[in-house]
Amino acid sequence: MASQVNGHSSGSDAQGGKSLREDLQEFLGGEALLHELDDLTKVNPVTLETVLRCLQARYAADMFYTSAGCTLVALNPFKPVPQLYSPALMREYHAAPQPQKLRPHIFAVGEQTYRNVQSLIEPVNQSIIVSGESGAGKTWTSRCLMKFYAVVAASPTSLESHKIAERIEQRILNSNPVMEAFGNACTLRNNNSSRFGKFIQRPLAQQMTGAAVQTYLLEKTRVTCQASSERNFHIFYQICKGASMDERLQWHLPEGASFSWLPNPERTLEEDCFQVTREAMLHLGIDIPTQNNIFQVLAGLLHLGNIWFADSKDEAQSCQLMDDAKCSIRTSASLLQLPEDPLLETLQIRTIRAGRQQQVFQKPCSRAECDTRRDCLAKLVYARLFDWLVSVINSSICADPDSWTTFIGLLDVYGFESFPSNSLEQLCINYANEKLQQHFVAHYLRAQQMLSPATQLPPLEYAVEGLDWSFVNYQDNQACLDLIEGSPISICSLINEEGRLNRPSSAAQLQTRIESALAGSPCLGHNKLSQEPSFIVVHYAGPVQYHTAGLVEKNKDPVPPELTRLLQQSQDPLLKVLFPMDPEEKSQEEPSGQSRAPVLTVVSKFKASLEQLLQVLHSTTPHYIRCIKPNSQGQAHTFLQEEVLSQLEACGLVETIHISAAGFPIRIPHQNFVERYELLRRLCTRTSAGSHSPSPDEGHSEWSPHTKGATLQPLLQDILHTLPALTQAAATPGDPAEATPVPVHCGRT
Ligand code: AOV
Ligand code: MG
Repeated sequence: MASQVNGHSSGSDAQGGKSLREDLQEFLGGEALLHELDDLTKVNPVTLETVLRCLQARYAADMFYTSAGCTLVALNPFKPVPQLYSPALMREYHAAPQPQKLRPHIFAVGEQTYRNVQSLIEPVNQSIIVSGESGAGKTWTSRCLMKFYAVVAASPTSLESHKIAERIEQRILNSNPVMEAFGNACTLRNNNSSRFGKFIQRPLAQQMTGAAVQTYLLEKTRVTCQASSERNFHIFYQICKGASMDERLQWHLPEGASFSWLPNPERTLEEDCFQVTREAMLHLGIDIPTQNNIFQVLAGLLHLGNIWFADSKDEAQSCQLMDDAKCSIRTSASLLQLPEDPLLETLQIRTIRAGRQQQVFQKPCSRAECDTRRDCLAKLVYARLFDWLVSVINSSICADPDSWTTFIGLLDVYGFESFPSNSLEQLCINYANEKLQQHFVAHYLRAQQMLSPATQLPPLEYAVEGLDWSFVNYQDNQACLDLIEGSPISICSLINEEGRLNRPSSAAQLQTRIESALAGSPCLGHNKLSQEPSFIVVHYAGPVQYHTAGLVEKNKDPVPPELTRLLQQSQDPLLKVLFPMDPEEKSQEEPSGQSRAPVLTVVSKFKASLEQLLQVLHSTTPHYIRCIKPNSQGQAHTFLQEEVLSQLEACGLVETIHISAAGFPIRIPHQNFVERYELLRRLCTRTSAGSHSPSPDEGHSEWSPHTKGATLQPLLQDILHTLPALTQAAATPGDPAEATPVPVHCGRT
């Protein structure tokens, strides 16, 4: 890959000749070699159409990665391309003197972060933010990056430490199949869709190794409710398909058994690989008895899902079990090692505390309430099991972020999604994607143009430095975020408030409240044809219609304390760990009319965790990988222009390219610049005597903090022209970009 070219608006070189882009086009032979253009800042002119054409040409030529300034565009091949991810290629990028000069690749990004974090002069935390819509390839990309780090990090000096490092790296890699088995599922958009967000931190400086995994909001409702044509988490299918005869007997999973929480079992997915999960768990230190215990509990949940109640004729009477559910409750109780009668009673009867003395009353539940309590029990167990697994993984992979000086963070969250029916889960997922897009806008599109957040005007910095700047307009998603999370009123605050009011709120009521309170937002829409109460949010990646039914309840996510108390009675060793006896523990109380400590809602907790994540990201130098899905059917060799175009538009790729081409890719505070390049200045002045470099007599005047960018630039050009000669760097012959100095801005910020 050629070095970053200077794309200042004039586009002409210092001698007033042909523009670099013209040169390049000539060099490339125009359209015929469009696929060779591996840096989109060199496309001429930069428009959606030309960028699209270039990406399409590259896709057809099996070139799936393309640079776009600060971003790497990754097209999903939807087919195996083993040579693109071989350990040999990883080592090639690792060993390259300038990996950025090799073909664009996620390994170049990985290597860059690795070198930056190891820098002895100025180590800075690094992050790789992988984004893109559902099915675009984020999880695949982050998996490959983890393999890359495993290869480059497992090479410390002494044999002993090498072995340890290798073992830890292997464990880190093994965390993937385990977390994907328990946290991924087949959706309409992706057969292996991540239903949780994941941020992995790796301390790769100074021969350290290890990792810490942080997860975000698992979509636990999937355990009990799956949209049509979708599936439950992979692990349930893995057990049912992969268990041995003995295990089937033990877990009451006869072949062909039908479970209502296990739709579409006939589909065979490669993700349903029980043995891979088991082996990975073993490597992570989860021994076979513990594994069996986990699967037994999961089988218990599947049987719980087959428990159905009949309507009660009398409100004072409990709903009775349907005939064929009697066997299921017995089996479930036995697998979860719970006493059968209390299990049934807890599902049928609600405990209410009321009055000053907090007297306890018992009230039979309606059939719908019994179902809700059954579902709640399963979600509670699964969510705790998932968190426990994450903590086991963390202790097995040496997670101790407090002892790390610097780290590389790798972010893979659930991608933007829009289904025929969207609820709180999609709202949270799309909200997370809005936050990441905002991080990109703030960090790159706004900061590169030095917009002051207060005035939204470019400060005089470029002018002060004597540099031209034509402002590139971009799409800011602040209005959408204001609509979702803004203060004082937003969709989140209204859903929270409805929950707090503790009144039966209808879906239509919530829709009306949202529409009237937030009518002024340009991002709020309404579907007049919708049969059900809903509202539309116009996200940066497209409009999504959210149905309001059940939103408030899902957001409150109440856990009746009786359920937790019941699980604390279990004799099962795993459930004992997940639900320890704690007399002090104050569970979430059911509504009793008494004042209670405020319970955090799902969106409040999610908002807080996102804010924490963004704080961490702000403390890093971010690198962006934009995954693009060439078609929504997951087909190889199929590039649908319309679909790609909307993704390019959504992420503001053209604006990114414009800014990257026009701006200075490297900005170094003046003092750091002086310290870092003083030696170069001396070399340069000695070697290029006679050119317009400063004379040694001039001492340090050119490095003075008062030097303007315009004065400094010729000096830098000299340095950079002279540098290849000094270092004997092998420049590719005939590459016109090589002749152009890398634009560096050593401003005084
Ligand atoms: P996602 O993480 O972005 O969606 P994945 O990483 O799971 O998407 O990718 C979806 C599917 O695309 C994978 O299961 C692979 O079959 C295929 N794929 C992706 N990248 C590659 C690649 N580089 N080479 C070959 N196949 C690939 V989601 O988690 O739903 O937002 O939530
Ligand atoms: Mg994913």
